Amino acid sequence: MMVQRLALLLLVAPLVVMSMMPVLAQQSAQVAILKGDGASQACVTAGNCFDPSKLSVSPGTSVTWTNNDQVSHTVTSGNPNDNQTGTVFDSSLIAPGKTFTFTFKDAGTFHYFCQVHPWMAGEVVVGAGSTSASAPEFGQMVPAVLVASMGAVLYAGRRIAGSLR
Ligand SMILES: [Cu+2]
Repeated sequence: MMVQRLALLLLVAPLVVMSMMPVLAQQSAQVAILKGDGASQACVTAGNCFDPSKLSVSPGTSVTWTNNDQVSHTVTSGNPNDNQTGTVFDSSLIAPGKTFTFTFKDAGTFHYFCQVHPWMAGEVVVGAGSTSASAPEFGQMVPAVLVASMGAVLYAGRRIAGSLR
């Protein structure tokens, strides 16, 4: 019976690790909307209407915007005067103290702005090898885990076959 328990453990352990992969691989980054951003265009000169105004992340990163201002804002993809407004993401109004999160799956440069205060503009650059987000990359481990679990299945099968002899 020891052999069967060992076989079960060898079968289950890699599957448990694999099921956790998406959680482990999840990366996140933060952007702040600062107090006063909506009151004047001073943040344009300061370059921090969205802070940071330019964020570089890896594909799959969830970016969360937090509204620290006293008025509502939006985080809307595109530029104020193009016809791409909100085609990738649009938070609608984010009330003071609230957040909006969008996960960037595809590589590319994503401009965005606030529809209420169009001077507020920001940019998220999604590309392989970006380092702004600090979580480790587990994606490369997936093939190794697949091989390991296949090996475990083969090993367990042999042990079970052996114990039946
Ligand atoms: Cu705004």
